[in-house]
Amino acid sequence: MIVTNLAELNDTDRDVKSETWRSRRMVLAGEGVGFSFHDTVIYAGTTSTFHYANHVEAVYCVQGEGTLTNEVTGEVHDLRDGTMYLLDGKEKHSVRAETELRMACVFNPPVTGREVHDENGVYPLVEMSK
Ligand code: 9YT
Repeated sequence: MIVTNLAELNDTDRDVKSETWRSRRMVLAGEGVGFSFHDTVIYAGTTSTFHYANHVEAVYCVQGEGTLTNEVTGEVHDLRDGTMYLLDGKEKHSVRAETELRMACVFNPPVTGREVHDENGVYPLVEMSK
């Protein structure tokens, strides 16, 4: 059994930061359980575009308000506490954070480590607007 607390991951190799988000990876590929599990914070007033070409991801929003745009179809969905989205088609998508968003994210196959921009199908196009 592995037990950890978010605070223990701060500023470690499992704490990955970009311009618009910070992701603390609680479970990684190295644990060998078939998925990774991340606590992601997306900063207020930002828009991030992601395209996970090699992964399936489920995202459960537990805090904040924003919107999710499916860049394939143009559909826009509200994000708030209790909203879940599943990227079961490797869809390119954008997340707009009106307030700070807190997301619990599960990846299959698991993320291996410090992917931020261009490894393993993670391609954020970063844009800041206040
Ligand atoms: C919201 C979202 O897509 N989070 C993904 C996790 C984060 N980008 C990471 O850990 O790489």
